[in-house]
Amino acid sequence: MKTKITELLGVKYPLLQGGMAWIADADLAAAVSNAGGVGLIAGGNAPVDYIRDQIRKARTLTDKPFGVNIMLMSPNAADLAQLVIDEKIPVVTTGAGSPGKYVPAWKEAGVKVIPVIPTVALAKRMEQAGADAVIAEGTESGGHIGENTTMCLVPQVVDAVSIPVIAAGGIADGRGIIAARALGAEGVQLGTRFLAATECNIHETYRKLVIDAKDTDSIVTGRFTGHPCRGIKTKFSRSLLKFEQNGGTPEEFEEMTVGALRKAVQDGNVAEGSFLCGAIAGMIREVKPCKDIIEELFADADRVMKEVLK
Ligand code: TUI
Repeated sequence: MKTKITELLGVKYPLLQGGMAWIADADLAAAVSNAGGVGLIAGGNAPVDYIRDQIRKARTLTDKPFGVNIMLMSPNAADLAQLVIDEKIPVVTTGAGSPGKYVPAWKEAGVKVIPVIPTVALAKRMEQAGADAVIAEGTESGGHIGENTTMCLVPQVVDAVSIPVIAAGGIADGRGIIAARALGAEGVQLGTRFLAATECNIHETYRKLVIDAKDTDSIVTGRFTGHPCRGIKTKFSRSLLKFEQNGGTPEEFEEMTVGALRKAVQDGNVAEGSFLCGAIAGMIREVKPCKDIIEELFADADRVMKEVLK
């Protein structure tokens, strides 16, 4: 499948791996890139030295291009923005804010800039700022989300900007890829599907929650903080929702969720962890290597396309 994204990034498949904080490390990013997609190391809230080590490790695992995702709410965002320049990273994706102030330096350094955007307005701002493409991320996604759905957001963004649009949120098989292409997207970003990749270093409890999830098993908490997050329904996430519905304060909520990503990813702590995942988790049943996931995705997409044109 050749698109403006395979051309822009020089890769076989128009597929980016989501920048999942605490999860997307060198092992996952290199495996996705080796399979012909674009792997991303997630900056999250991690210290700069850790991300530098991950970048250097990924270089020992792949000779293909991989990127870094910068979570703009991180106190380390500015230092990571410089790190990607120093390390000559070819592509950056951003989330949870506007990367406008970093774009000129990245462009100057030849870094391809692909912000995640939850609205048409932000997509237009990013195009004006010089972004090479945008990722239109629907509310079906895991983690920090906007309000609009992939189905509604992607075509509206496609109509509003001239740069290529990558669709994200609710895509986990060939049907999703073809649907995204039909909406005008030049590529897709998948996160949740890679939680069930052999190379994804999450606690077995996390992986089992994803594999066992059904269609109704994701939940959005934290709307009242201004940073809603989608994850797997557990006793803990349900209690967070009850807390906000029953008049708890955003400050107390933040306190209850401090360290919750780490507790999920590293400890598999169901009582206090936030197991972020997208609403498509119910479709994911098998753990397999990234190479198999990606090859099957695009073989399936070819099959679906032929079916649609019948
Ligand atoms: O960023 C994500 N997903 C994430 S970040 C994350 S860590 C975190 N945990 C708790 C609270 C906040 C972050 C876990 N998952 N996806 C990309 C994304 N970006 N979704 C929504 C946005 C976004 C929101 C507002 C992008 C830009 C934006 O701009 C506001 C403005 O105008 O500055």
